[in-house]
Amino acid sequence: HESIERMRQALADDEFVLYYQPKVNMSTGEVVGVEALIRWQHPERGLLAPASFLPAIQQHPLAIDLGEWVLGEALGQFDAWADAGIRLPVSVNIDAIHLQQSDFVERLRAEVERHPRLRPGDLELEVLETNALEDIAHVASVMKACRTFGVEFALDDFGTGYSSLTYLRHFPASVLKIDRSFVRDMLDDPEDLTILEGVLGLAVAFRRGIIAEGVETLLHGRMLLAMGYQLGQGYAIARPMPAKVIPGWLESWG
Ligand code: G
Ligand code: G
Ligand code: MN
Ligand code: NA
Repeated sequence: HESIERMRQALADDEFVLYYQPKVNMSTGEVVGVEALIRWQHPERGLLAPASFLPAIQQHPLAIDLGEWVLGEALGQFDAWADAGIRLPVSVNIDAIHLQQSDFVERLRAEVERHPRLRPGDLELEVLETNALEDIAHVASVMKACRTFGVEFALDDFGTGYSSLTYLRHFPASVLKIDRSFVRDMLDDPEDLTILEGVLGLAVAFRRGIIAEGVETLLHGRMLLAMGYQLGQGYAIARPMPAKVIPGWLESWG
């Protein structure tokens, strides 16, 4: 277990890294983007997954600093790929409560302006629900403001939070990202299949895009396609990988 002080030091010492996991159109094979996923390259403990260190800072201001690092790093990587002729929209995870910061819109706008290659839709924020929001209407207005300068939103882990349907109803998110727990068990559990169908129906009715995460096997992918899902992300397609491996993966993907 790591202290907040140790994590602050890790940020200063550049010990965090981003891995990237492709999102593809399973019907056409088109790569539609990558999700940035944080890891801690710990000098003694090795590569640590976010579940082993993010919860410790969730309620702490350091989470804001780390979130800003993630955004800057992901956009720097977007630029580097663009320089190499690879246009790859990036998605960054963000805790919904961070959208409540008073200066969120202006800080995000400033960061976007530092990356003039970004076009509308090239940056997506995957909103995670870890705590209840105090003011849904305010957060909705924050998202709306961010969309005016081209930043899009996805509702992450859709279906598992306390307020998925409230979020769908009020937030101008262009994509629902159905939680991987429903996908994982879809082959054995008809009720999870029913949820996948229902959420797809919601996405259509509310004119939102939808992506399935946790596509672990070819069979999961085939079944999702048969149901009408097109976009997918998961181990059957690609594992999260370091940025430098992405160009080679794109080559081999075809
Ligand atoms: O990469 P992995 O599957 O271990 O990620 C586990 C969880 O950590 C996921 O739910 C993911 O959304 C979250 N996560 C990964 N990277 C980030 C990040 O940069 N910021 C936040 N807030 N959550 C992240
Ligand atoms: O909640 P979020 O969408 O941010 O979670 C992304 C996390 O899911 C990443 O940490 C990634 O490692 C993990 N992940 C991605 N694909 C798969 C998969 O096919 N199976 C499982 N179990 N986890 C996956
Ligand atoms: Mn995510
Ligand atoms: Na998710």
